[in-house]
Amino acid sequence: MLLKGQRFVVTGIASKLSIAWAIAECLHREGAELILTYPNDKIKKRVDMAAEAFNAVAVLECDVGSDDSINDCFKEVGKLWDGVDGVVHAIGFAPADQLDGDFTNATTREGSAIAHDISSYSFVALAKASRSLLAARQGSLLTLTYEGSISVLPNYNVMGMAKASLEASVRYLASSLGKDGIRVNAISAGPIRTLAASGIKSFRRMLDVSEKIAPLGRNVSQMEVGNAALFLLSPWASGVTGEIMFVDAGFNTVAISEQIMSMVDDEA
Ligand code: NAD
Ligand code: 0WE
Repeated sequence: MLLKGQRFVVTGIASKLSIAWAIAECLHREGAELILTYPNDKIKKRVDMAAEAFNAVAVLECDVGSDDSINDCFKEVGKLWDGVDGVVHAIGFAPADQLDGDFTNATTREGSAIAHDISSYSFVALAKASRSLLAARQGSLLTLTYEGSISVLPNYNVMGMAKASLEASVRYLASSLGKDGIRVNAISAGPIRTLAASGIKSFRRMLDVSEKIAPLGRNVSQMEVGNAALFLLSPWASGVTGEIMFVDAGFNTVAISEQIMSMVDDEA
């Protein structure tokens, strides 16, 4: 019960496969109280399932594309709780046509604007809306990012730009909110099969390649991300802010693995 009596708002649950589902599960396991959010009525029933599983205090609408929706949501949070120990941002979106094929051809002005708005600016928007509640409890913010912000992968395209922007926002928010005692961090997760991954052509092959490069020789699970999230959101991480922590089986540390070498080895 590492987080007994602590209070967290978790966004980004869309199914049992969601990284946010596993984060909520880990927080609940350690005794935390949860408020869960959903973007629209289509997703609400999935979040209701999570709320039942994790005994959530409330399920609130929060479409991060709308300031009114975000502000209404945190107004409700403020009626239920006098402070919040953590806010989890597990949201990413670009129109599907942006994530298919040649970057220069696929990327449009509108697609880029949507990707940056929903996947990056929304984290700043959540920080604004939750600032006073987080300050009341010396809480922290956490977001999820991906290696595509730093290096190029097929089809990730404009989401790579949006994640680079999101990671910069982690550092600027950490600097801005440090004076209120609020920490701001990100987890850069390895590829995991979720709804957000299911629309992606060749995602299966991405998983196969990444396990051949990663030092641990495998991919990571939602629960491994959940347990790292638990640490960053907990008092055990009280000295950690502005950090992008990789939970990717070591993938980001390797340029060429032995396994990839042997695949092109003509002596073998
Ligand atoms: P997911 O599809 O389960 O979660 C994405 C969430 O974004 C959904 O819950 C969806 O409802 C939410 N969302 C989209 N538009 C929204 C809006 N306007 N307002 C509020 N919520 C909105 O997929 P996931 O893989 O669990 O993704 C969670 C986060 O993890 C994303 O930021 C993603 O980029 C990141 N991530 C995923 C992977 C992976 O391989 N799955 C790897 C690294 C990082
Ligand atoms: O950030 C993500 C998912 C991003 C995402 C996925 C979708 C699919 C459905 C954003 N928007 C949409 N829009 C849709 O309509 N990941 C880290 C998972 C992911 O997505 C990839 C990956 C990986 C990994 C896309 C291409 C290549 C690798």
